[in-house]
Amino acid sequence: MTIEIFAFPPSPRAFKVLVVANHLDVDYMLRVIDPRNGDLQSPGYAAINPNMRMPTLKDGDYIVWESNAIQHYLALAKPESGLLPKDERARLDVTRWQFWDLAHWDPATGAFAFERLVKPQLLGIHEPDQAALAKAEELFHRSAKVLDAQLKGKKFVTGGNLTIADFALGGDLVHAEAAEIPVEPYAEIRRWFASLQALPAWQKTLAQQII
Ligand SMILES: N[C@@H](CCC(=O)N[C@@H](CS)C(=O)NCC(=O)O)C(=O)O
Repeated sequence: MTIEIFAFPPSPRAFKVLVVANHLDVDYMLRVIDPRNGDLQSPGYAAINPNMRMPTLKDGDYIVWESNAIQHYLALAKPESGLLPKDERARLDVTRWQFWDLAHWDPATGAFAFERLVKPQLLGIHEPDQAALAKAEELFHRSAKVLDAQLKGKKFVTGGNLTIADFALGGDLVHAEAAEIPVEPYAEIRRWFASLQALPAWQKTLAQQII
């Protein structure tokens, strides 16, 4: 049975999932869910994801939503990849950074993408909310200091090996330049992010964003 991934590829949350699937060379079918056409609210989509948000993965009768959970599911399917370590504490560390992502990093980075990309490009609103950007700036720098310090002396977020934590956190930066996410002061984050961008799967996933 081919896995189906329902996603709007330009979204960072979609990117997080697609980049893992591409890195693992998973056989999947991309089902484009275009918010501009009301696809998220269609009864068929709401039946598989009651949040009416994307991405969603469907593997036969099994459905999973939440991008970081989908990453987890994909990594479990290919344990030999090491994207999810076998050792329990190492695995918990990966999960911890995925939780941290959802609690702190994703909301901060997502606010820049929402104000500077989603609003003008999808909603036709050309004036960003300056208060929202100021709040995003504060949240971002608080978290970026933590991530930058974590990356010192490490190739990847949890150590020497690439894991889904890197794809979770790195995926949020996919539009860093266009959304003017202020990564400039963080040399470790920039070094680590460049190494993700150099992955063939990263480039393949970027190419999927053109729809
Ligand atoms: N925590 C969820 C967030 C999902 C989410 O908010 N997706 C956005 C696209 S980036 C969406 O579908 N937004 C539609 C809406 O808010 O109505 C995840 O990581 O999957």
